Amino acid sequence: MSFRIENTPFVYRAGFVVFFVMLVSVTASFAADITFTSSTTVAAGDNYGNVFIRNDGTVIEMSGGTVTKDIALYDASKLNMSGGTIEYDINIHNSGIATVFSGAAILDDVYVYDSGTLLLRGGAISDNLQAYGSTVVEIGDGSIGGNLGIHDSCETAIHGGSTDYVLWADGNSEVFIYGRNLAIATSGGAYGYGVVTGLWANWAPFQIDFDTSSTYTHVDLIEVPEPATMGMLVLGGLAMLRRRKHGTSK
Ligand SMILES: [Ca+2]
Ligand SMILES: [Ca+2]
Repeated sequence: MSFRIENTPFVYRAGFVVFFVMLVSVTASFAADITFTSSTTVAAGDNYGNVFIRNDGTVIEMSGGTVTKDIALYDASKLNMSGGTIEYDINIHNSGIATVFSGAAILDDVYVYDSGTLLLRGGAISDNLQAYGSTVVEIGDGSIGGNLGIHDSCETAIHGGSTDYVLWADGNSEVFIYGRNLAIATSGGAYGYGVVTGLWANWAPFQIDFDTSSTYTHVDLIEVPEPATMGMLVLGGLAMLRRRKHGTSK
């Protein structure tokens, strides 16, 4: 046997050093839960576990950093997320409002409950966006990788963004889709349950596939006016204002 007893102390010492380095790195990456009850910022270098946002008027501006679990909003609090990563979910309760901008990454889901609001202006939700209760969802840009589920009395407006998601709408929900050359089919599409096709206001083509046979009954199409029509409307409005002003300035 080539093993020699006088080597073991060194082996033990090396083992202890490896263990100690591992312990330090585990401690360094440990992220504690936090509750915010007044406005503040979350920025690059910040690292939290679960984040709870409470109290009316609390505004959290998140421009960077990492949340290794969920962010939950309560009361009439707000989250403005323009950067950083949430490794699990955003849960919006009560009258909370979360606005997600370009640069933000939510690696799992967003859930909107009660009278909550989710404004997706950019950024990426990797999995599902699910809205319940009397909630408001607005999608102007950004992406959703999984399902867009609109339930109960949720009102949703979609006027942009990448449409890799599949739309599921049920309950008393309504989904307003704003665009140009809009067309709805009650069959066909990727799942056979129908599809909306058209162009966004910026002329980018899109297709939204339905996930259930009754989703189309919750969908309303709203044509965005042409720029020329918009101009006429503005001119018409100005003329009307001028008439009204003259009429009342006697
Ligand atoms: Ca998920
Ligand atoms: Ca989740």
